[in-house]
Parts: sequence; structure tokens; C-alpha cells
Amino acid sequence: MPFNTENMTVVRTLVVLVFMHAYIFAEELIQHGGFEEEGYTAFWECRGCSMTRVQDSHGGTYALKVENRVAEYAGPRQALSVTKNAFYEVESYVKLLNDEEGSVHTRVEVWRNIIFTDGTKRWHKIGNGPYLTTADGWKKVGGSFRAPDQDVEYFAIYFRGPDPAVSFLVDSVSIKLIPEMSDTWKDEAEEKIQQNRMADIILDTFIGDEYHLNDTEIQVQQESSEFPFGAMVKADLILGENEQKYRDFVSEMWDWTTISNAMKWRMMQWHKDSLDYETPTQTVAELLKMGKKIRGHNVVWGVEKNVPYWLKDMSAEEVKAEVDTRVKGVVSAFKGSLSHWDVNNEIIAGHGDWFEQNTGDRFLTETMFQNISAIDPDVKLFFNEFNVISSGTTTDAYVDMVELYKSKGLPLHGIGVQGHLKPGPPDILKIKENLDKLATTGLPVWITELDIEAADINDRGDYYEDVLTYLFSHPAVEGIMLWVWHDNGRPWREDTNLAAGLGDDFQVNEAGNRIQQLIKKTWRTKEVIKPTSQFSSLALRGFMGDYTIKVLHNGVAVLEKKVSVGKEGATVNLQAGSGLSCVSRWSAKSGIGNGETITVPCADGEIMTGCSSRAIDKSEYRDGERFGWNSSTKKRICKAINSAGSTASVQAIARCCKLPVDLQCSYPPAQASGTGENEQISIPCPTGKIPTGCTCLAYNMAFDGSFPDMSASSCVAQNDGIRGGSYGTGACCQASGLECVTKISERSGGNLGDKIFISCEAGYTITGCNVYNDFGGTAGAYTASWGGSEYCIALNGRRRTMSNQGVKAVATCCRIANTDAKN
Ligand SMILES: [Ca+2]
Repeated sequence: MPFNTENMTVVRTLVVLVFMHAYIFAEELIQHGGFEEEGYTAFWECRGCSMTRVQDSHGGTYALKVENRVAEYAGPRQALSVTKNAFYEVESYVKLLNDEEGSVHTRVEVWRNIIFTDGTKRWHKIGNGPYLTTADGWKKVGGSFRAPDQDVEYFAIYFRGPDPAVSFLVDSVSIKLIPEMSDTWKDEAEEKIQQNRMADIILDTFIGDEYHLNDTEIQVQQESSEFPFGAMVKADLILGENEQKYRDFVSEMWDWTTISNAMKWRMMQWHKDSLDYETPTQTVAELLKMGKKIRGHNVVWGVEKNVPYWLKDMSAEEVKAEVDTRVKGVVSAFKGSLSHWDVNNEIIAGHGDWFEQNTGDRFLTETMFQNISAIDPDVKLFFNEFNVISSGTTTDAYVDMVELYKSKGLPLHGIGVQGHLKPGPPDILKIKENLDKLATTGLPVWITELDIEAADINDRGDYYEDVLTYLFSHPAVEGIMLWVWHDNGRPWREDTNLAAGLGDDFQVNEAGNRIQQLIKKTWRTKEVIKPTSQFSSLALRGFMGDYTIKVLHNGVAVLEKKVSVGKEGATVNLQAGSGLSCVSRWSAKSGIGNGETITVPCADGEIMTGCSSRAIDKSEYRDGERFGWNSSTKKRICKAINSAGSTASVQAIARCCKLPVDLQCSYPPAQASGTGENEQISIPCPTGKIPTGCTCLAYNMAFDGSFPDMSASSCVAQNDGIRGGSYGTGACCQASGLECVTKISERSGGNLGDKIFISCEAGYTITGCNVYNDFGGTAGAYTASWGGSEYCIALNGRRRTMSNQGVKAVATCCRIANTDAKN
């Protein structure tokens, strides 16, 4: 067929039709699953039982009544044609018609029966029913299965279950094909990891003038993961004298731990009179010392072979009393030490209802949950089941039990899913389908005992990597713990380990290295960012957890912050340096003589925080300076005024600052002091504003200078008291977090032009710099930097014969206090 667009349309239509056929028309495999028509008998048979239709239904009008059962296996069955290796979802509803005698409850299960072409027969459970009594009415019995990957002669599903004396109803039976995962499932999982496990981190960054941008970088280092990864540990290795290598690995690799056996009732109390708390208590203490969180495993384990043997001869009342003693003892002993408790291990998957059956109390586990919570309200209580993501037979009954506990308001906090996966490549679709079902409950799902079997170490690494990636991507999963990750010489499962050996022989294998890489490197955030401007808002996406963020200048940390990044992300205020960026702007030179002035403004975008002046011949013949306003340019100015008798120019030096936040300054009008010696005038700042720079001006040189009085939030100008008063002006500023202190130097020497310096404490910037001397005779002040530091420099303007009469430099040192309110 020649290629043209018309043909393409035909091809596309065919593809769509085939697709719809596969996934819509062919999806229901069960015939007459609702028993609504007489013809159902052509598809259903009751092997070892009799079946009739009754008008007590789950859906529609009719359901199937199953009675006269000759054995536990006896129940209705239907032969099907399944596709090799395809995945199917099973749904059905059952209702008991009579209770099982001598049992607190019972259940109906759905099984499959396969006869292979070579004649081999197999029976497998595909769905555990919930525990039932007649009082429960209709209940879902569901499950899922993957069809055999070989030709079969016969394939049927059938209902079986309780004692033959129990009759039951069946209705709404359905088996549907579930489409396979897309080939790109792993890419999709990695996208979901980005969505579900990472959050936005915003670094609001200001790099102060103290640091050159080229030499500055920001290091974002995740220290711990919010998502819990953990593993089972062995008490004898945690406590063993020669097992430091094992402990070091546990310490480095796992944040959460579960002790394999030492907390189990049967292990702690092998004989009735030999209750031993020593091993679990020491192990728990050691794990806490290592900084580990601990899942308590388990309060009771109702699978018969794991029940303390000495309980088995006791009366119902005695067993109940012993359970009560166990709960009180173990929960009280470890109160405050454990984060989780598995309460009744494997109650569904392991048929672990021994305690219910042997106390005659169907609600015994419910009471246990209440009692544990009453003793230790902080510990989170879990069920812990197998065959959830490994085969799917437990999941529907699990969801049912969780919903029951939720509806009763019982303190059930999470769903433990063991995850001892079957050998061979992991079935991601099976994991997905079962997790999706559990997710409908809204409770956190913890994978509590993951191990994956593969003899080939590369396969093992691949399988762990695939499964961990999928689990980590699933939004319902809130923790992942491994089980047999270490081969201690007699592991419970072979070929699942990531490390092996005891004592000095402990060694991580290739698969272990890969998993360590995945958890500790791939799923951790570590970035180095080079800021390209002084002010920047840098965004990155990081895994949730605790971070250390450093600003490095020439490799030295000049700022370090600890930040927790949760679901909401974090905004981090990174202000390296004072948060103020200030420069000095020098005017041209004034004329020489009385009343000669010169002014300087700040550059656009800068705000004037200080103003000083100097006589360029370093003499006292000058009248000082003031903040002013140039009404023609509409700019704030710093103005220097020359004096009568001057022999040189004066210069005005404005201090001009930028801020990462809004800075507002005002300049109260000049105020004059009295005319006496050392008379002061105070120029108060408006409420909420801080003096960042002060000036002093007098006619005929008669002033001592100015300084900010931080306690009064004012500028002070002081008169020298010879020829009139002194005028003070000030810059009064506000900005969120603005903090200023006044720093005053020692006195300068007594020679003309002697200098004295003062600098700010680290993290502060000079916003104002002036000279002050209670003996008058100043030549001015300015800010200058060398050797990477900035100094306020004051000049002596008069030769002095008396010692200790030199001038002082007065610096206003400000910073933006680094608040983390936004985090
Ligand atoms: Ca029906």
C-alpha cells in the first residue's frame, strides 16, 4: 500500500479498534458473575456442594447460595481462558449464612486451580477474605494474580473456605485484565519522585561588599532524608563485641531499624517463668545511642507456630490475662523508645488469629490497640502483613480491616507491608495495583520487610533499584525498610543480601554499593551555586530533609544555615555580610574661603545614610557638613562648608547604601545648640527610625563634632563654645531587621593630620563616619577600605601640646539582622 495520509487514518482507526477490543470489550472474564439469569449454570459448577439462586443479593436481584458443602474446598467454580502471563484483578462479594461452630469468625477465600498441559495440577489462593460472621453481611473478597507464563489445559477460579457446615452466598464476581505498565514506567516513577519527594528551595541571597562575587559560592548540602529508609538489625550483631563494621554500616546507611527477633514475645519469654528483657533493652539502648529510630516488632504474633508454646495449654481466660500482661509489660518497658509498634503480626496473611480464637474474643486485637495507645499515646501502631505487594492475596482483606479500624476510631496509624518479594524480576504492576488499593484508605503505608532474591549480583542490584525507585515514587509510601539485607551465615532468605560476613569480614557487595549510591547520593541533594549578582533569588528543587547551606568565600564559610525542607519547600534568607552595601561618594573640591561650599549626591538607587567632610590640608579651618536637599536636581546631598581663614578646599563625603529590603531614611531639619562650651543639641529620629549618620556644622570652626546616641535614637552635635552655636543634622533610617551600633575610636595623636581609625565588628557595615573631639580642632572624617576591611578615619586638625587631646573617629555600624521568619 503506497504511503499517503488517507491510509494513515485507516491504520490509526484500526489501532484504536484493536486497543478498545483488548481493554474494554474483552476485559470481563467471568460469565454470569451476577447470577441474574438462568443460564449461569452453564458456566458455574458447585464441586462438592449444591448451588441455587436466591433473592438476597449484593448487586441486582439474585446471588448464588452455596450449601451442602462436603469439604473446605467445596464451592462454586468457573473455568476461564486466561492470557499467558497477563495480570488480573479479582472482585467478588460473599455473605455467611451461618457462623462456624467453635470459631469466633471464619472466612471465604478465592483460589485458582490450574492443570498444565503436562498434567501437573496446582491450587493457589488468590484472595484472602476478611474474617466474617453472619453479622457482617456482604463483604468483598478480592485479590489479584498473574496468569502462568506457560500453556495450561485448564484454569478455574473457585470459592472455598470455612468449615463445610458453613453455607454462604456469592455475588458480583468479576475478573478483569489489568494493562501492563508502560515501558517507560521508570521514567514516570522518577518524575513522581521529583513531585512527591522533592520541594522548592528558594535562596534569597545577598552577598555583601565584603565578598567578591567571583570568589563566592553557595553550597547546598542535604544532611538527612525526611523519607525514612531503614532495615532490620540483629540484636547479637548490634551488641556483639567484634561487630563494629556491621554497626558502622547500620549507623551510616539506615535511619530506622527493627530488631529481627529479640522483642518477640516467644523469644523474650521462651518459658513462662523466664521473661527476659535484657537483650531487647540493651539492643534498643544501643540503637538509640546510634541515633536510630526503632519500629517495635512485635507485641504479639498470632500465627500459631510463633505463639509462646506455654500459652497453648491455657484456658481462654488465662490466655487473655497473659496477653494483657504482655501488652502492659512490653509497651511500658519500651515507652518513649520506639516510634512504631507492630501490634498483631500477620493477622490476615498468616491466618494469625490464634489469640482471637483461643480467647473466644473476636475483638481482642482491637482491645490491644486501645490498651497500647493508653499506655504509650505517642507510639504509632501498625498492622504488618505479607502477600500484599508480593502476591496481592492479602490486600483487599487488609483494606477492609483498616477501614473497619478507622470506622471504629481505633488508634491504627499505619499499614505495614512486608515485601518479601518472590524470586525473579520484580512485578512492578503487582506492586502498583496493591499499593493503589492500600492508598484508598488514606493511611501511611510502610514497606517494613523488603527483600528481593536474585542469585546474580547484578540482577539483584537491578531488582532492588527498580523496586526502591517505584516504592519511593508512590505517594502512599511513607517509609521503606529492608529485611534480609545482611547474610550472617544463616540468613532467613538466601540471595537477598546487600552485605555479608561477620566481624572484620563484614563487606558490602556490588548490589549493596548500588543501593547505597541510590539512597545516599542519587536521592540526596548536593549542589554548588555561584551567585552572579549581589542580590539574587536562586531556586532549586531538593529532596526533603535537613540541610546545611553555606556561603563560601575563597572556600571559607562566611555564613552557615541549618534548614529543614518539607513538603512546602523552604525560603532561605542568605545574607552574607551585614546586608548593607555601602559606598563613599566624594564631592569635588570646594573653593577656599568663608562660605565656600561643595555638595555630593548619592548615585541612583542609593540612599544616603551618612555625610562627612574634610579639609584637604588636614587643618581645622572648615565649618563642617550637613545633610541637604538640592531642589533643582531633587536629590539628597551631603554638603561641606569651608571656613574663614581656610587655606585649602573642603570635600563632602556622602555614605550611600543599598539594601536587600526597603530602606527608608529621613533627615530631620538642622537644630542649633546653645553657644556655650560643650553644649549639645539632640536631633531625635522619628519613632521607629535609627540614626545611621550624624553631622555637625558651626560657623568659624567652633564645633566638637557629632555622634549617634543609639539609646535615644538621636544624633548629638556638640558646640565648641567660642563663636556661636553648632547645628546638627542626621540621617534617620528604617528597614526590617536594621540594627546599628556606635563605635568610637581611641584618640588620635596630637600632630596636625594625625589619623585615627575605627572599624565595625564582623557582619556590620559603616553607614556613617564622623570626627568628634571635645577639645575641638578637627580636620574631618571619611570612610576608606584596605586589606579587605573598611575603616572610619578621623583627622586631627590642630597641633596639640597637651597629650591625650587628639580626635576620635565615630562610626555608625549597621546590619540587617538575619531573620529566618520566612523558613
Ligand atoms: Ca446479583
